Amino acid sequence: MPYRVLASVLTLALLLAACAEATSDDDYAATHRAQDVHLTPDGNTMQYAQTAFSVKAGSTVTLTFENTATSSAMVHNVVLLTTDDDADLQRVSQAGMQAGVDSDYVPEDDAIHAATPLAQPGETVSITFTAPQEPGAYRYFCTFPGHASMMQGTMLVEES
Ligand SMILES: [Cu+2]
Repeated sequence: MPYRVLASVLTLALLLAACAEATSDDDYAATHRAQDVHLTPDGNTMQYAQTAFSVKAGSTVTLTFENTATSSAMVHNVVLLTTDDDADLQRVSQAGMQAGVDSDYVPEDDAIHAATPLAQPGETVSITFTAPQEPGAYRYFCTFPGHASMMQGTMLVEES
């Protein structure tokens, strides 16, 4: 008889442990939940309609860029930097032009956190990346030649 009681206590303990674990998994999922960001250009201008968006630090972000432009000249991408630094933006912009259209005007550079391919007018492109761990402001911009100085925005990373 004592064995049976002990077994019941052990079973209960295991069940409680399992519940506790499930709860902490839920907390983890809530903190690291996927976030969707949707960007478009502002008509046929060299600007994003959304010049800022917020994500949680370390979260999984799916960024969709829908090129709603109708002018054939309005080809765009979205390049996210690891900084909010003008010097990094200038360097990546210049290197992007060198990299050329075959590289979607995206160069190899340590200051690039993530980048979409080029989106032709009417085309939608999407990327998934992990948001920076460090809260703060991060620049995104378009590396299509001539667009960088105008076509920019800020990704705000918030404490998760
Ligand atoms: Cu552009």
